[in-house]
Amino acid sequence: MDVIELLNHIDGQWAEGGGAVLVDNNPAFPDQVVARGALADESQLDRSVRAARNAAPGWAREPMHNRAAVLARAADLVDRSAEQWGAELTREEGKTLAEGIGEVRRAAQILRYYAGAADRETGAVYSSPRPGEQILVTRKPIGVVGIITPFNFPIAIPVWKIAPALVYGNAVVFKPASSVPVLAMRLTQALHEAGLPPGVLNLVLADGHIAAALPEHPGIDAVSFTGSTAVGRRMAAAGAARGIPVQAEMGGKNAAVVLADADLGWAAEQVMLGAFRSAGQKCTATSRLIVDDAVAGDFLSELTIRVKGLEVGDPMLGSVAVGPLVSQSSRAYVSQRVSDAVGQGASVIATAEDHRSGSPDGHFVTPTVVQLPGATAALWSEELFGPVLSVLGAHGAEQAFALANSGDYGLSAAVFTADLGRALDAVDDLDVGVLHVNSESAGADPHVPFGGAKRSGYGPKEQGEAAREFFTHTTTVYLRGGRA
Ligand code: UN1
Repeated sequence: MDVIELLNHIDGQWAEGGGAVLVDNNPAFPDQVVARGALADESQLDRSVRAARNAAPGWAREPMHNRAAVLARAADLVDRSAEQWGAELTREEGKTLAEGIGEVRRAAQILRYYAGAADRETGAVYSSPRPGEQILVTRKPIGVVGIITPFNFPIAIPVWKIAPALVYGNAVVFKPASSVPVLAMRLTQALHEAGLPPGVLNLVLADGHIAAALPEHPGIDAVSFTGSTAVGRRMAAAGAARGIPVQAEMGGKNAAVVLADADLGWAAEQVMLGAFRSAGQKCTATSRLIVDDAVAGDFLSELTIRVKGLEVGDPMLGSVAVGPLVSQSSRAYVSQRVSDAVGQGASVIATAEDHRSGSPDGHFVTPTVVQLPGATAALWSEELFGPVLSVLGAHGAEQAFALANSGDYGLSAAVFTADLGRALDAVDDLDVGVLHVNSESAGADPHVPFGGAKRSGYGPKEQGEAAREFFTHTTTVYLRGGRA
């Protein structure tokens, strides 16, 4: 297979990077090179920010319907390329081909949703206490936004930041995770083919060092980040020091709660999908399971049957359900944390078979379910970002919800019950940004807010109308006729 050439995109032009060599490998076959090129250097970052600053006023003046039309055309281009780009996504990131293609189609759906923003209300009108006056609340772009995205959704997360940024009239400097540059290039290509003017979106392939510099760059007006908690907090601090807004979507340690009256077969299927799809590398993945003691035996046997049946291996094969982790270091970290937990009293209660396809050196970790000795075990609170599900029992809903609420994170949760009263208690009691009742903890529709409670998220929510809170600021207009 041809090696794809990696390029940056600055001021409307593809540009070879002036920095270190970047090699994008296939995590299922680490000696296969998917793409190769060079990272941008600091002067190219500066040029990108300058290009965005120059392009921003013209783009902001375009009627919103014209900006939306670019997104709608890009959505068609993305959809038409879904099979090819989905396969590229799988080769560089490692999720299954069905998930790869599904993610590219999801990106098209998000572009379409934001293209629709031009047809929705864009502000508010209040009545005035004074005669002959109205009070309007209008929305304006913030300017030049730095967008920093993680490896695990190489096109969906970039789109759900870039689409609202653009439709609301901002210019963008986009720094994707350096392990997934190909899909970042595809998205950039689609938006320019759809008619985006030069400089409005600039793609900078770079390492974490340049990402960290973005909130400090004098030409950047706001930063939207998804990634680790440690980096997100540094971004927020750096933004605060300059007085610019930062939105950070960070860690999760999401619980599934299975109550005694749940449909156990359905719940087991959903918990399995939530924990192990994308090899557990979603910030919304289920990594903790709390099961009512009354049904724990039956539920865990249902779950074990499903976990044993998962085929791990080359994610391009239709039969494979779980591909590799993104890197050798994630594989080593996740495996190490599981053996540490076992050394401290945890027991492995179910695993899938070891991988049958893909290279022996591929970054595979077998899906694993671990019973913990108690809620103080490190695995109960530490985010692993891998296919590991930690289990504790509970007596009844109240104790189960308290266990689910333990820890700093509050991104998503799933609760399984057939009792409406219990489901409503979960809505009141679970401290999360996203709650699934009788469905797995991952998944996020484009038209509704997404983001975490507690320490999982910082700043306004993403997606849906909520995205407008971050990508615009308001001007309150006291509008009175010119006559006394
Ligand atoms: C999903 O659950 O489909 O980084 C999306 C992440 C999240 C996105 C999850 N920001 O995994």
